[in-house]
Parts: sequence; C-alpha cells; structure tokens
Amino acid sequence: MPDRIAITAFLLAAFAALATHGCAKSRQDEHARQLAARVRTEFLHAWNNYERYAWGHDALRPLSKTGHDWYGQSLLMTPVDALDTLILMHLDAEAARARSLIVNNLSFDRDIYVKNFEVTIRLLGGLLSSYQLTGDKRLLNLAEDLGKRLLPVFNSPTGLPYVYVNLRTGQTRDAVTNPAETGTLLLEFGILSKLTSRPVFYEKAKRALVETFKRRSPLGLVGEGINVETGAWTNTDSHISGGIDSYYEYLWKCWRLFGDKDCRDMWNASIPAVNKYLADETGGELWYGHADMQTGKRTKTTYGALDAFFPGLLAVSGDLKQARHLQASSFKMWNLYSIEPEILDYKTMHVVARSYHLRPEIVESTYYLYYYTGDPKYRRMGEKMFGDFVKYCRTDSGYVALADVISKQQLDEMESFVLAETFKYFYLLFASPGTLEFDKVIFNTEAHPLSRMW
Ligand code: DMJ
Repeated sequence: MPDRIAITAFLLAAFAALATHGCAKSRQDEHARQLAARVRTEFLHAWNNYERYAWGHDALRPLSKTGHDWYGQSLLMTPVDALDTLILMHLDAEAARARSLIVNNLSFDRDIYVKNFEVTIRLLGGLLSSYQLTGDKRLLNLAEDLGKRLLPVFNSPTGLPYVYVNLRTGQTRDAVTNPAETGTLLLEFGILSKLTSRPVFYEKAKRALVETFKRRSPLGLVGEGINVETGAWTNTDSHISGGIDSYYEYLWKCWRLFGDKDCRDMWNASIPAVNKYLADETGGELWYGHADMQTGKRTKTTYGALDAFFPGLLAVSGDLKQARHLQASSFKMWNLYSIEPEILDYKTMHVVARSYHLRPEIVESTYYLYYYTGDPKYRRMGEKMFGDFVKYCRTDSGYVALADVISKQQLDEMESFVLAETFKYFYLLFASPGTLEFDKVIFNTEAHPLSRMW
C-alpha cells in the first residue's frame, strides 16, 4: 500500500513538472512568435522607406532620403537582394511589386564594369533563390543572362577571376584579388548550371575555387591577396575575415549542396590549419586572429563583425563545442558598446575600426547555433542584439549604419544585405521552424537559400 501511495505521489509530481515545463515552453514559443512579428514590422519599415525614397535604385541612403546606384545606373541591388526575404515573411503585395519591377526593368545589357563577387552573391544568388521559391522562369532567364555576361571574368591565365567585368563587352580589369572573391562563386554558378543544364558555369567557378586552394601554403593557409595573371600571392596575411571568409564557407557548403567530394576534401585539408594557426585561446576566451600563411606567426590579434560568421560555419560543419565558445566571444564584442565594431583588438579590447555596417554575420551564427543546439540562450542573445539594433540604427526613414559604435554617430548607408541577410536571420531565429526548413537549403553567403531542386 505505501508503495502505491509513493508511486501515485511520484506520478503526480512528474505530471506537475511536465505541465510547468510545458507552460514555460509555450510561453517561450509565444515570446519568440512576438519577436518574429516585431522583426517583420521593422523589416517592413526599412523596405517601405526604400520604396518611398529610392524605388528603382540600387540602395537607399536613409539620412539624405535619396537613392544610390553603385555604377551610375541601377542593377536593382536592393529589390533583388530583398525579394526572398519578402517572400519568406509573406509580405505578398511588396514581393509582387519587387518581382514586377525586376522582371520588367532589370537589364544586364549595360556598358559598365561590375564587381564579379558582389554581383554574383547578391544578384545571381538573389535571382536564383527567388526563382526556386516562386518558379517564375523570368527570374531564371535573368540569372542565365547575367551568368553568361559574367563568364569572361574567368579568362585569366590561371582561371582565377578578375575583379571586374564589363557586362556588355566582356572586358575585364584588376588582376589583384583575394580568396573570398575567387572562391565564393560555386554555389551560384553551380546551381545555375544545374538549372540550365549548362556545365560551363559549374566548371569555371569550380576551377577558380580549386586554383585558390592549390596555392595554399605548406602549412595549409591562404593569404589575402593574389594575382590572377601570375597566380602569386601579393599579401600573405591569413585570417577568416573579409577577403578570405566565405572561401572557407563555400568549401563546406558546395560539398553539402552538390555532394562534390573535391570540395569536402579541400575543406578537410584546410580547416585544421585554420584551427591551428588562427584560433587564439586567451584568458579562457576563444578568438580567431591573423597569422602569416607561410610561417604561421601571429600577425594581428584582431577579430570583427565579419569574422563573426565563423561560429555558424563551425556549427554547420559539426564542431559545436568550438562554435559555442567562439560565439560567446562575438557576443562579448557586441556587448562592449551594445553594437559590434567592425574590428576589435581582442588582446587589449580596443576598437580598431569603429564603424557598424548593419552586418548580418553575428546574427547568422546565432541562428545556426540555435538551430543546432535548441538552447534558448541563443534566442535571448538574438533578442538583446535586435533590441540594440533597433535602438541605435532605426531612423524615421529606414535603418542606418553607424560611423562610430562608441558615439553612435550615424552613417548615411543601408546596404542591400541588411534586407537580404540581417533581418532574414533575425526573423528565422524567432520564427516557427516551418518558416523555412533549414536542412533542406544551403544559404549562399548573402543569405539566399538555395535548394537541391533541379
Ligand atoms: C555580405 O555581402 C556577405 O555576407 C559577404 O559574404 C560579406 N559581407 C557582407 C555582409 O557583411
């Protein structure tokens, strides 16, 4: 009899605990749902101001309330970059207006030199992901036309792409580039190949990735400057920051999206060197600094807003322990001034570059870590960052970058990646899992989700 009483008491306690847990969980879910709605409202504020002051231009200048075009004429950077976010957030009327602007007005038959890397990740990536989400063939046709016009960029003696290509004449210029610009092309060109059944896009972009990898040092590191005509390094500083960052990202992601084993092997041959020579544990914290690619000697103890993508890449490639550790440092960097700086010296905690360009990387990593761990602390992290982001960067006419994270002085700039990436990752962090099936897509480096639908 006493046993039955004890069992009943135990069961009642267990049910009560489960019910409490269930209530706490549903309160958390409800809170996340409200945050997702808030992100959507703020995204719409940024988009509405683009529509109001810069419609048809590449980007909004939110303080002067004007439009800005990168090359003197518009390639519709913001609408193309933002379209898949509009679709994912079910902003149907806005998405329809953006799509119609693109299919009716976007032409790549222009006598302008464009930066191959930026146009590939923003425009080619944006057109392809929006095509996959809508099935609108006109978006694929635009992507194919753009892809063809970009192809001459690879006509160097090494197969590494020049920096600029003229969209009408196919002439190229600027031979000194970097691994991010030579190695962040295969997701976009590769999927274009699959969707058009034209292997040439895949082959050219893959060769550029392989030619970059082949030139790694005996230690396994790449530098930050390379000449596409000679294949020689012009700068041997090695790091995971701007100029190299997404080269590593694409080694992993091209293996995942295309099942390309060469990419997997290049990743496996590269990442141990990154962890050996660039990772820097100091005072119980983990950072990634700079080192010379030939000697492995530490050259700088800096980390910044761009480096903050790396916890996400560590997480997606399976190294959750290192990912969590590094994310804690990124968040510490954010909290120093309640907005992250472009560059921080993590040894002295002095800000080296004070600007904040509304970058997405730290949010992207937070979203990845939340997805892989389910740990609510990552949503809390995101909530803190989103609160600061709104507090310091929202203006009546959109979102502004900061010239100085310490004084919070503003900068007349709202890059298209704010709409493509920063808001999208904030939204996905809080939205219900069904909003986008994470493991069915691979995000390009501009947060355009690409899927194996070909
Ligand atoms: C974006 O254009 C891409 O994320 C790129 O890989 C790095 N820089 C910006 C965002 O910071």
